[in-house]
Amino acid sequence: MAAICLFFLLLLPVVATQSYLDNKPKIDQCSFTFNIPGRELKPQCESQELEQAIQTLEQQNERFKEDNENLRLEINSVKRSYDQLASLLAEVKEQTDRWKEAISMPNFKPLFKPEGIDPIREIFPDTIKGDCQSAFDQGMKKPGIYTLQPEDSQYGFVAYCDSGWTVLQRRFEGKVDFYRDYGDYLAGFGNVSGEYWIGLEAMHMLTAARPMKLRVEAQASFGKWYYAEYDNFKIEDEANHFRISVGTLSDTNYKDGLEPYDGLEFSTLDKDYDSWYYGSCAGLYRGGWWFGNCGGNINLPHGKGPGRMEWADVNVVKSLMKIRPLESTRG
Ligand SMILES: [Ca+2]
Repeated sequence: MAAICLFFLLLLPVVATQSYLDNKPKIDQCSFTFNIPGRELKPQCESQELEQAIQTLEQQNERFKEDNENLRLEINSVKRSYDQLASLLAEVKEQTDRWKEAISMPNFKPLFKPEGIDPIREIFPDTIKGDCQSAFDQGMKKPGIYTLQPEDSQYGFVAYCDSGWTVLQRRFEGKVDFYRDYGDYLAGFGNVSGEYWIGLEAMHMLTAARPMKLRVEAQASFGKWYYAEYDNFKIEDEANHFRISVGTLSDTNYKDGLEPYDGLEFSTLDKDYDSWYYGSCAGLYRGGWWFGNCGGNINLPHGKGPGRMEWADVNVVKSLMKIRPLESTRG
């Protein structure tokens, strides 16, 4: 409708100007009838009335030109606004798609799959001073994504919280590639509501803030679940290459899968701190880990068969590393 009105508004000065030109008086002949909107003139030759009529028409023509120019400017301005809105809309759509992907929950074992996810909390998480246990103690008991900032930590980071546990590593379908460089292992990568690595810096800050219990769970490719728990699990800082101190094995239904790595530094494809003289374990095994003289672990490529994810000496297809304060697990 607005477009139709604009069209007629634009057309008006053109029609009026054309009408004037068609009826333009021939002053030397001195015999004509002259129509301007609203009245009919039969002027005398060189009469004042004719001069005035022409002057009026010329003024009208100027005004039409002016109106026309203003309309043109307005149309341009409307067009610019439209373009801005269209680009804003595209941005919003892209953001929405990212959110949708971030909050889509994987088809997970009951052990992993939390009930009652709150999408709003996932999209606009409040920063918790401390870890997932802190959130839990403050009454935020719904499993989901939280922003944590442990004591002495300069930055916050996102983590998946489940009943006081802070998830450090989680894999179950192999969509997230764990063959990554140092920058990724340092800062964390993946999808916090799905498969992810929380980041070495976050691991250090979380375990430096208070004594932690680590629980590792892993499912063998043939279906059986294994677990192991460690008291006083700790990761040192970057200056010490995020050296791992696995602590004391307190419970397991199989073997101590971390024992071979206790006290080792973290290596990635581009940072070799392993003890293998001839090359890089992270490069050869395709995953970042606390490598010594190489060896299988839960950060290797996903899938069945040799050279894939391993816990103890078993080929596994799902894994979870999570921590919670030691004091919360007692009494
Ligand atoms: Ca090496």
